Amino acid sequence: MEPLIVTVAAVGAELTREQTPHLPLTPEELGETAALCEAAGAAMIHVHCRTDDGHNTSDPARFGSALAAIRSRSTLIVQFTTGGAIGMTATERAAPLAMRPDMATLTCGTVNFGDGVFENSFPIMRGILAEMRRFDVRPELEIFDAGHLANAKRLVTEGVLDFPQHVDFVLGVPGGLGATVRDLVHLVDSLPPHCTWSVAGIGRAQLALATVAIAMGGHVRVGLEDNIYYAKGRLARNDELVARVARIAAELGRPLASAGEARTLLRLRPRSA
Ligand code: KMH
Ligand code: ZN
Repeated sequence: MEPLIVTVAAVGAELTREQTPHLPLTPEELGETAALCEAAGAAMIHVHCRTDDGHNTSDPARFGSALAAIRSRSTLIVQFTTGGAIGMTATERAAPLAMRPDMATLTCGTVNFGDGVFENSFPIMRGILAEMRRFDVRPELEIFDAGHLANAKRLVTEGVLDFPQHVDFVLGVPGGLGATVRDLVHLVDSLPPHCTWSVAGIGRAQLALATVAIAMGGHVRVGLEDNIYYAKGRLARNDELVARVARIAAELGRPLASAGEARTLLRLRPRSA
């Protein structure tokens, strides 16, 4: 089987230090997390940025500092969010792309997100894709709901996206598709040829869906953005969540992809700086 790409979604937009003390908020903390997670087996880091006091920010300078800090401490593939936080404008969400990370997320449709709405209309998606082309950033397609793959196919028909792509199934968000094996299998069966895929299970589902994906030949995303617990009542560190899926992969006979191998699997250019 193909080597396993482990992505760590280290901080997200919604969590606070009151919920977990392990959130990396500053660029330096993201760099430290990147180093620990690469040592534990990760090949990619999904990045949101916060101000020093924990508020979400789309400031390109802050993302640039995070990129530099991560690159100085690791060889991880750096993937920025363009989802940002509920309430950010599309322009704000796309602003960090100017820092030219390796990849960035593109959520492929609107979805309820708890009590909020995570808005990704076709104009928003086209706008983010245009900025990705402008700054030569590769998308990772985020699929939160069953219709999102059909939306991605529509963007291909329009000529603003092409396949194959790397696709991440985010399952178990309150308001999105459930975190079940049946839902995952349906989505994988619906993928266009030659796409690579990973799964990000939310909350308790993170471990079970990661294990299923490893066995199926897919890739995995773990990390505090999606799940803050190692076990019931026991908060996790990002590197512990990476290390656990690395151990499971070893038991299942699945080698881990280094960041360099992951670049090849994802058809990314070799790291430049
Ligand atoms: N914070 C969520 C509203 C992404 O990073 O691309 C969106 C999100 C998705 O986290
Ligand atoms: Zn995110």
